[in-house]
Amino acid sequence: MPHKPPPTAALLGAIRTVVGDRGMLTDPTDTEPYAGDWRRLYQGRTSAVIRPGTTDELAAVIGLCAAAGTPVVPQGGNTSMVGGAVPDENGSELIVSTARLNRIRDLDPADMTLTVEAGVTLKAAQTAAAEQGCLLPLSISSEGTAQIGGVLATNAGGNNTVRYGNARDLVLGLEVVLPDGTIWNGLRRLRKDNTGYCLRQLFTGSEGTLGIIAAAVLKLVPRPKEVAVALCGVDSPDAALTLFTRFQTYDAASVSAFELMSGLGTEFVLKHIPGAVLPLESAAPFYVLAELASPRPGAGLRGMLEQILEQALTDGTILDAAIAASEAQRSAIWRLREEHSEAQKREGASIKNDVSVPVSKVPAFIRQATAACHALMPGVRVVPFGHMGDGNIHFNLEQPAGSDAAWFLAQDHAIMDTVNAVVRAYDGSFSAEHGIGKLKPYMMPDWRGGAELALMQRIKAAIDPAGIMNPGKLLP
Ligand code: FAD
Ligand code: 2HG
Ligand code: ZN
Repeated sequence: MPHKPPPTAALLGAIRTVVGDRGMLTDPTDTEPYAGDWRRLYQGRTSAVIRPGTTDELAAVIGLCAAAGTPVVPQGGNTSMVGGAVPDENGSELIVSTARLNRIRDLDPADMTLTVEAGVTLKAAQTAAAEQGCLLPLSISSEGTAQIGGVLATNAGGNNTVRYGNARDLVLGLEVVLPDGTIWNGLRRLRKDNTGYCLRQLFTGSEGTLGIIAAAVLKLVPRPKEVAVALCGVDSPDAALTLFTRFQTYDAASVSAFELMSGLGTEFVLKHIPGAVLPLESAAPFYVLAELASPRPGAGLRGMLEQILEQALTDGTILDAAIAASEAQRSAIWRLREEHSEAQKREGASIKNDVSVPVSKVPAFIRQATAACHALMPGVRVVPFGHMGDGNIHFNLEQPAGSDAAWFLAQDHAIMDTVNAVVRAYDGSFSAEHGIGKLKPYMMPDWRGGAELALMQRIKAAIDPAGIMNPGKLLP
């Protein structure tokens, strides 16, 4: 496709009239951080970052871009793991940031709904819910920066999917600015509403390719009154699976997180993250973080944890365990898990595989993918971790010690293809929760080709015929 020309001065002037000076960044020192991604895989260029303050301003901006045929890249917290929110390198695309759409419009503790604008961070939305005795049951390590619009546009998963599902399971209504600048107001908060195609679910997970989410109504649940967290050392993912099955059999409804970490990934956290401590007597090949939560006071979760873990210690399923005795200990254990991405980044270059397989196949998948990667690249450091309870493993590879980072990153397709071959053998997915972005569209024909991809392309053409919404992302 030929490159589009950069936005004209006339377009930028008209946009400035809509959003004012504080709604627009044009100095390259200001725009550059918005044009690069968290993983530092991509550095694009843009002549402006537009920051509308209201949905009407956003709609007017998109209307102007549509009339000029100028492509836009919607951006929330810019924490995408797949380069989903960065513009291209030739400067033809404008970034439209939702950062100033940051109002909490309504919280209804009777209906258990939260209405927020797209630029509210996930953390701020969680806090607003907690202040009213409710829980917004979605938790990801980037929640301090990721925004509701981005979270919905990527259908984020995270630590509590095992219990509450993914972001799309929490959406009741959306307000969206369409590619021609019109506003679709679907901000309904009904639990039942069978009125044709489910448009809110079409925009959820669409990665900015169909329109810009401006606001959303989210489902809340009662805030847990009791929470219990344990960290266990285990020999293998097989042992972790045995433990998971025991928790599920005992009381599946109280398992709010069941996370797996490799010994090596945890070593990286202990090495690179100040204050991180392992609360066990010795290091283990793998670790499980199990969290139980209940809205019932006196639910007896600690007793349940102790009973299951004592039995698991006795029969050798686990090597060691620590149960958090305070809020400080609970967050220290969670920190070991949440800092995995940052620690891996500090250790060197990494190639990520955000994959899912049926939960029962996680151990076999990890074993086979590890062997396949070692055969492909002797010395590569395998760092699998993630959401074992829902079958989503971040099968990440760290560059071999002492190797050249650029050389390693240049092997990304070979490594991802090797891992994905194992994923396919278990009927898994090459993209569990981070999405497709700029990194993975080339995989789409192979995994979602035929009628499925053709249908997606027809939906894109119907809603965004000029192709101005986030070009080059998601679809090949
Ligand atoms: P961005 O990165 O700004 O954008 C992501 C995509 O959504 C882009 O395609 C963008 O164009 C589009 N978009 C953004 N806002 C809108 C909007 N308002 N309307 C339409 N499209 C929009 N992800 C998980 O699923 N689970 C995790 O556990 C998890 N942990 C993470 C931990 C770390 C340390 C980091 C850096 C990332 C993690 N992620 C995780 C990935 C990322 O945080 C999520 O994908 C998050 O949902 C992105 O939100 P964001 O606001 O940063 O979106
Ligand atoms: C997590 O679960 C995130 O912590 C990031 O999804 C995973 O760094 C990664 O690959
Ligand atoms: Zn994850």
